[in-house]
Amino acid sequence: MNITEILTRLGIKETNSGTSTGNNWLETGGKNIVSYSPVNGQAIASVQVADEAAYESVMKKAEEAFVFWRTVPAPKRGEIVRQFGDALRAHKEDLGVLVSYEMGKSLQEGLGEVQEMIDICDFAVGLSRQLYGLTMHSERPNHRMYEQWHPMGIVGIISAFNFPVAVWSWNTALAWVCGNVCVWKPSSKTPLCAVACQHIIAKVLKDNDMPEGISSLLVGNAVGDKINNDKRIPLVSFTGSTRVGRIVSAAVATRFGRSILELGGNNAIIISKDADLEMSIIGAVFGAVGTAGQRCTSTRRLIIHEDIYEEFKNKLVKAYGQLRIGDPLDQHNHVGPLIDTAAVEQYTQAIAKGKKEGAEFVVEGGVLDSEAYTSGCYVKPCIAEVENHYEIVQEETFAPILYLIKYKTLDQAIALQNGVPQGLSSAIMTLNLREAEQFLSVAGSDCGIANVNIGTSGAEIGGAFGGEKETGGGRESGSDAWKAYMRRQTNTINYSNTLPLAQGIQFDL
Ligand code: UN1
Repeated sequence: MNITEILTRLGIKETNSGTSTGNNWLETGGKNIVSYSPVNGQAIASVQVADEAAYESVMKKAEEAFVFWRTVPAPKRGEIVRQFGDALRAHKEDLGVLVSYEMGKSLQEGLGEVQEMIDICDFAVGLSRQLYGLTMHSERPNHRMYEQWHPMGIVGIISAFNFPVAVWSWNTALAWVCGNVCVWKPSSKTPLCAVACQHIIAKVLKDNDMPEGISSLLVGNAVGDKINNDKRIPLVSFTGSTRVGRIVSAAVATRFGRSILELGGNNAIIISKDADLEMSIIGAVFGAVGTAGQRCTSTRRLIIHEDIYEEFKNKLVKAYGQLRIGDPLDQHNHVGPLIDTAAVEQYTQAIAKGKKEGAEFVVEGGVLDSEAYTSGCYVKPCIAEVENHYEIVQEETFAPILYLIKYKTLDQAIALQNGVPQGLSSAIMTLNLREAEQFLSVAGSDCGIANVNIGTSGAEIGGAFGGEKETGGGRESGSDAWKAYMRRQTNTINYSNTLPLAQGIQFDL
């Protein structure tokens, strides 16, 4: 595998502009940020951040593009998204490698992420012919009442490093078929993935003679604040921490903009005494160590029935003993690096804090520092026995630290599962129908995602993705999540020759 060739095929040069309105890449006065691979600590390439003038140029083009794009019939917009999906198919291997190399997740997961992009494109193409509104019966004679959905305008997408390409595509593919134009601020930790995606979509748009401004890119940390406070952007979709989400949400709400928030998770799997333990081990281990514990859907807690607690713990410890940590591009390895050394620091601090609060580690953590781990970003996935109320257990640490908690009754397990501020994903492993149904009932999981005999991570794009409480309440990708990208208009048409008022009000002149 030759990284240089892959970068070239993806249009990435040694120095790249981080501002684009489509095919047009702007030179700005912004400084350069260097993207380092957490795999080996090597500099991959640099990206120039957008400055104030670049931001304004992008917004101007986006405003103009919206006036055009909103009049293009939705199925025609879908056709562009179909071609984008095909272009992604052609670039799947290269982009998958770049995701793995720049972000650090395993190649399998990098390829999976690109597959999620392809899947959402397919979904959006179908959706482009299904942006349905309802028809209602008017209480007045010879009146017709219905609702229709119109695009919002410019959609701002602020995405996180852990899914550097898929989360953008969930938003854009839907937003585009709905008739919006998009401005993307990717994480400054993974700007090259964004530059590569922008090259792919820019070519599709150019081949279709589309104007600039339908898909724009703005790299740079200062861009986020600008988007949040910009009245020209009626919808901001933000993925990131609960801490930053609170700031985004307040800023956007103050100007009566809308936001889609996909914030922190603190996801648990309940392992019942009626669980298939072999299946549960795979679900738990993949959920906890996949993407090195850096998914918002990562499994952070296992709530295990007391009768099987010791047996399951032993199996888990054994499974962790078999984990291979190392270069994520080497398919023999299960666990790659954390995103950067700041993340390693947070991991180390979380372990120390946990120990202080009484966490008993049954698999010890630690930073790997031998020669194979030159980037300093590799850590050992670890397991600790804890109480659910510990402060560290209540927080989301973006690292492979798994907490074990014991339970006696299902009611107690559900209370523990729900007993955190976040509400993204949840699961129960059980072959007992009554338990499964109780977990999914109104008195069960309080999360946006609740699974039976599946781990907490790895959701398909067909369902709405997002969560409750401090996860922010937003929904993205499948089901009817598209409605968040459109404004609803209720229309009543009177085709009679009188003007009857609703509610039977008489008003005669
Ligand atoms: C995220 O971590 O921000 O369900 C998204 C999953 C993936 C998406 C995760 N499909 O784990």
